[in-house]
Amino acid sequence: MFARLNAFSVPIALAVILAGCAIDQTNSPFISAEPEEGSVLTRAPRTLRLYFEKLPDVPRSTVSLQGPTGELNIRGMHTMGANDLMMEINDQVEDGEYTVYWTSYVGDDPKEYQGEFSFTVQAN
Ligand SMILES: [Cu+2]
Repeated sequence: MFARLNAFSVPIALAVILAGCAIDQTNSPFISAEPEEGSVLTRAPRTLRLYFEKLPDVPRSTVSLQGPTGELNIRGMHTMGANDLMMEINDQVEDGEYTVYWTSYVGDDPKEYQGEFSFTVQAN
């Protein structure tokens, strides 16, 4: 009886540990983006904008955009001073699914953060 309970408690303990990891990831300073995560756009976006809890360090930030035909060219990363990173998409944005991969240092936090999010373009 007791051994049986222990056998059940192992997956529960694992679930608690995994939940702990998930909670840790919410420490990310990333808040939202334009285009929004999970959004379906009926117009091809010309810019990307990522919002953070504090001002991101532009020279130490990277953003890449992957689409159905590979990595798109992006240029002119800057901040509009609203705790954001903004850049222009310098390639044709065809219909399909896109994923943004970013890394950044935010505020005076010495830790490098990274994340990704996806959106879909259905303009045609
Ligand atoms: Cu701007």
